[in-house]
Amino acid sequence: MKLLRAFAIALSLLFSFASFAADEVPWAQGTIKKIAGDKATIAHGPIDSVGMGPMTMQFPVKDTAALAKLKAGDKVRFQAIMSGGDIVVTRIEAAK
Ligand SMILES: [Cu+2]
Repeated sequence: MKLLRAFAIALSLLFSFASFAADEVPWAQGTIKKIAGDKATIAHGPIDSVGMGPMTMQFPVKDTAALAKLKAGDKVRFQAIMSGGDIVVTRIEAAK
């Protein structure tokens, strides 16, 4: 019985890792303060993907087409990753 439970735990762990790997980068929340070229200043909440707490800062944004649809004051959700020593926003969209 103990063995069965250990197996069940191992299996559920395996599935949670698998779903995390298959899942996207977690979304962070924020409000756009300013957009200049391909950079957005965002007052953001915690960003779990890079271990950052809430603050206002400027990000380079890779998805410039998505950024073009947004303006200062918009509430957004976004995905950020570490890339070459910078924290880069890879996806961004209006918060629902
Ligand atoms: Cu920050």
